Amino acid sequence: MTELTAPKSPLTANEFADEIRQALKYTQGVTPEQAKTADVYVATATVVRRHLMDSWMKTQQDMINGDTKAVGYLSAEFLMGKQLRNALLNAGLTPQFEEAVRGLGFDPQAVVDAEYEPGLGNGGLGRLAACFIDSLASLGVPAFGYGIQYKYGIFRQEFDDEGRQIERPDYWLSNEDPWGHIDYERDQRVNFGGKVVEENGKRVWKPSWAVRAIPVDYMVPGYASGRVNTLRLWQARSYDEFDLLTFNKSEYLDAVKPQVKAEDISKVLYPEDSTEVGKELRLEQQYFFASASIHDAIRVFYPDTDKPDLTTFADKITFQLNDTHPVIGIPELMRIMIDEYGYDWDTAWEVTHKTFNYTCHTLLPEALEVWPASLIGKLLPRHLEIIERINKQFVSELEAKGASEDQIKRMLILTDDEHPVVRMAYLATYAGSNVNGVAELHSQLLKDVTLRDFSDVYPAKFKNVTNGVTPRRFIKLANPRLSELITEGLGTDKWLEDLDLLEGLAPLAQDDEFVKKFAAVKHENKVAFADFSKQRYGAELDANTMFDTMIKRLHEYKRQALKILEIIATYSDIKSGKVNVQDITPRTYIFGAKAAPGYYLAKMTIQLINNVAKVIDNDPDVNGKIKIFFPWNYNIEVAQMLIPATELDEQISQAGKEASGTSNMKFALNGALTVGTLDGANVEIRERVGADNFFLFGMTVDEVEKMYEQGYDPSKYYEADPRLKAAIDMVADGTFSNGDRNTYAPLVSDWLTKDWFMTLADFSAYHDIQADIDALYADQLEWNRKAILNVANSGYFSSDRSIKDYLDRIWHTRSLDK
Ligand code: OX2
Repeated sequence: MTELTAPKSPLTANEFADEIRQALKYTQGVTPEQAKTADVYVATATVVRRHLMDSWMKTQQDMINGDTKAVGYLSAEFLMGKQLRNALLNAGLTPQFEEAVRGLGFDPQAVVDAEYEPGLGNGGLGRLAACFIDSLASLGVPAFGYGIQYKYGIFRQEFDDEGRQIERPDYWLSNEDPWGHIDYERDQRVNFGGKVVEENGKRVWKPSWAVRAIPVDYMVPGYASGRVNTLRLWQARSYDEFDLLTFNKSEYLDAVKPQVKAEDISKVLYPEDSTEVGKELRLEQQYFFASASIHDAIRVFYPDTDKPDLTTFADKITFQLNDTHPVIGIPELMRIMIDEYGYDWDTAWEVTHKTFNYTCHTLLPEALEVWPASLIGKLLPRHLEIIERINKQFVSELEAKGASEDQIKRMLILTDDEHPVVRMAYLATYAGSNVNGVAELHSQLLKDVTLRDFSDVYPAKFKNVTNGVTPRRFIKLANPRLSELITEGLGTDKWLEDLDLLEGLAPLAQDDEFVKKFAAVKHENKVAFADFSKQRYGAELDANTMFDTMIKRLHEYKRQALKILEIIATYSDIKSGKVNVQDITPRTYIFGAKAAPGYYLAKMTIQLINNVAKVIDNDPDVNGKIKIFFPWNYNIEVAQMLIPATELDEQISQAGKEASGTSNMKFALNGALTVGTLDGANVEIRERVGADNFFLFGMTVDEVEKMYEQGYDPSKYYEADPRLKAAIDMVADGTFSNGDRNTYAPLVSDWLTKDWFMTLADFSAYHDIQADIDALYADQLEWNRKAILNVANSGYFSSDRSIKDYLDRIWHTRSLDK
């Protein structure tokens, strides 16, 4: 390939166009006349990447040569979204891009749309990691995101004629990926299996197979910081060439088996969100990226030596464990220091302890990963030994602290029963320096409930860092109209770097002219979303109805069931004539949700929502007053269109179950009002935007707990609330299944007999608050005043603030430039 000269900066539109032409010629091999839109996208990405190159290299040099500790964010998921617009924004090249591409005869938006969205995450946890690396770069903090470059991301969701979810493979890498740079020279060997033997008084691991980890580097440009960090995603490749002997016997499939097995490791993202599957391949994935990343950090920070002084490792980098997925990295660093570099146990422990911190993202017991010791022993026998020793040391420490036998048993990292397991959250909590929850309430519940014994013994380890979202992607890119209005209202665009400045909008909530402009922006966003929905999904949405949205993974605790039952109850009121259809506030109920492929009730809920949508659409009695729209394959692209268009945001999980939520923050920042429970970050959002500007309903954590204790009987609520009864009866009697009473029988039976997340108990409160919502909506000026106050008071939920909290409370490091 012909090397192009280093780009000058800042770039004019003409120069940008020239460079695109060159990239078209020298990388794509086409003239602008021959080029397809996708070619122009690839060429543009190539140009943008080259423009970031100097800053990227300088950031790395400054990081290695200076004394600013870096952050290694270890995460099995990075849900990045499309890259082009974000890179252009952060590099300050958007206007030049628009002009250049138009000059070449292409539509800039079509070029942006040509990018295929990588889906390397499930939901909030993966998107949080993406927001965090954006903020780290924007704040100038040297950082690596470390993860896996899955060949197949989260499945592509379709709906069949019966409204059921179908999962299709997401082979995103079958498209060109101009952002990822494969670096074959900086690969790492990751070993598995075999046994541990004694040699000269030392334990020596003799692995039986190995995988080659090859880094694929993505640039992470900061917004207006001049800094570019690295997202390093590992790809698994085989070391073994064809086994020629086997091949000659023409047993082809046997010959390629080792390759296939090795490459399986980075093949597919596990599609479970907030629930774990104890699969061998998953543990292989976890060890694969944890091991490669730690070795990589040693390579980066101790260049040109095979005798690094690892006693300084914790001054070079701090590893944040994004949930338990990378926790196997703890025994791995111990092993590397002891076995590969000859340190003693205590030194290795001290460094490991200082290097790692752990973020817990859940309260659901089933989401706290636990691995059978037998499986760890089979895949990673040396690590099992190290974990055993950590556990011993831990028990001695607890005994010295006077912990009771019972308490020690409850806290064991490695359990002592017939089938011992390793509790990864406990390992991380004990071994790491800090453990944090992701919202105030969540962090409190971690201390009081989930990790209570640990917080009793190690209270100082427990911290809170409330989540945040990047305002660059989720306001500026997603909502250009609102961004312009904010800048107009504040007289500056500095809010993109300091989101607290949004407070300056609060007085404007009393300025009717501004409120009208704000309302106009929301309306235009609704029209734009309706157009998008028409084009992409063939849906007919009425932008003059309230856009009422619930987007999140489909999970019982999130309670999509509550929403659909309320909609059905309204439908039932129309059918029975209890309400006059003319009196109904027209609403478009929008859902976005994927269900884990093996999650039976979640998938059935999707089917129900789709079929309620159909019945309502086809019923003339409804007269178009209510409508359900469920776009399939909800992803970041759809989120960026939908959130700015939403007026009412549904955050209706059972109190004490949603660790934080992050769409709640995106909605508030984009001027939606929330209807929600006191759960996760809802609590803090409500505190900040004001109780008057938030629709609160439902049981509190304490009330939920009490009800569990008393014994919860959902059928009582069914009998007591005629609207609820009517809604459930409609599901049971086949109204949404062509008269078939069996279709939803499992769902109905679960509601009436189990209802673990108390959907039925919260139904009446949820129903009652709808009248308040409708009443306020009838007064558009008031509604929009409150929406503005949501925007003005949500600056706290910038991921820049979250990262600053991590810097102060946990990482104790700083920007390269301050
Ligand atoms: C999610 C949590 O469910 C959600 O509440 C939170 O906002 C998000 O993480 C980011 O912190 N898997 N996904 C999550 O937790 C786990 C485990």
